[in-house]
Amino acid sequence: MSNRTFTMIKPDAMKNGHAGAILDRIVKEGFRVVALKQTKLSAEKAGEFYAVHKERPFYGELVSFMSSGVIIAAILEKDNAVAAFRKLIGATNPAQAEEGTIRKLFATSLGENAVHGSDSDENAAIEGSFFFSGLEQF
Ligand code: 3AN
Repeated sequence: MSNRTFTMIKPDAMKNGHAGAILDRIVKEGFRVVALKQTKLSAEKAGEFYAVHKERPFYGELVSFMSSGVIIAAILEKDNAVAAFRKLIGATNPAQAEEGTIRKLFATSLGENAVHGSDSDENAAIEGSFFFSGLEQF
C-alpha cells in the first residue's frame, strides 16, 4: 500500500476563497505536503486528466469546469493516504457527504465539488506525475 495521494482544489473552491481553509484542514489532519502548485488547466489538459470519464455524460461539463479557473494541485503523504483522504473529503455529491468533510463544508454541487482525491494508489501515482516531475516531489 502506498502512502501517497494526489489532490486538486477545484476552480469553485478557489473562486469562493476556500483554498486556505482547505489546505489548513488537510495539514491538521496529518497529511504532509510532498508537492504543491497553483496552476490552470487548458481544456486539452483537463480532458487528458479525466480521460477515464470520456464516455460519461458529464465529461464535457467536467472538462469545461476544470479548465474554467485556477486550481491548486498537490501530492500528499500519510499512512493509507488514498483511503484516509477520500474519507476526509466525503462523498462525490456534497449533499450526501458526511458532516465535517471537506465537500460537505466547501463544495457547491455534484459537478463543482471543491476537491479531487485519487481513488487508488495506481491513479495517485499517475495523477501526481501528471503535474509534478520527480524534482518537484520532496
Ligand atoms: P470522485 O471525484 O469522488 O472520485 P468521480 O471520479 O466519480 O468522483 O468523478 C470525477 C468528477 O466528475 C467528480 N469529482 C465530479 O466533479 C464529476 N462528476 C461525477 N459525477 C458527476 C455527475 N453525475 N454530474 C456532473 N459531474 C460529475
